[in-house]
Amino acid sequence: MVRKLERTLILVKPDGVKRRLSGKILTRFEEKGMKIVALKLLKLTTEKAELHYSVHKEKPFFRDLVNYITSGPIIAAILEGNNCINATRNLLGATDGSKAQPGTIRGDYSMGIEKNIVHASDSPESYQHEFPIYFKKEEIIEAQYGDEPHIY
Ligand code: FUP
Repeated sequence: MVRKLERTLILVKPDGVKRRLSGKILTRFEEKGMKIVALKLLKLTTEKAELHYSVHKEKPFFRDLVNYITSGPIIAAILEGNNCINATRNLLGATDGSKAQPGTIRGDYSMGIEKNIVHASDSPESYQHEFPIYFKKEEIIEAQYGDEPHIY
């Protein structure tokens, strides 16, 4: 059986935490079968937000995006699972919540493009860029949970 065990970084953005949706959002990933291997609540500094979104630094929305993501506490997590990056992006839905399909996280909980509730790395390269902004290597827990037949 071919499997592609991957990790991805997800954020519950300030609107998600403020609306008390953090638990529900983490549940969506857990129920799908992804394993949480790192987790924290934090408030991003401007410097770290600019680094996270550096790919967008020439875009007109960059400053608003940095102001928004630093505006309140966020939840950061690293998820692990088979084909996890693609699977997570599919669960998120389209970037603009008003256009995202019902059943996706953004489709169910967001009506905006900026306040779109959740972030997830869009490629292995993005994950490599993003995860050190939030976690030290020793904060990632390698332990197995036990049987995980639903993942494979
Ligand atoms: P996504 O990968 O779905 O999070 O979307 P992008 O990487 O294209 O955009 C990163 C963030 O920029 C999004 F979460 C929302 C924000 N954004 C805007 O605020 N305005 C835009 O026109 C496009 C993106």
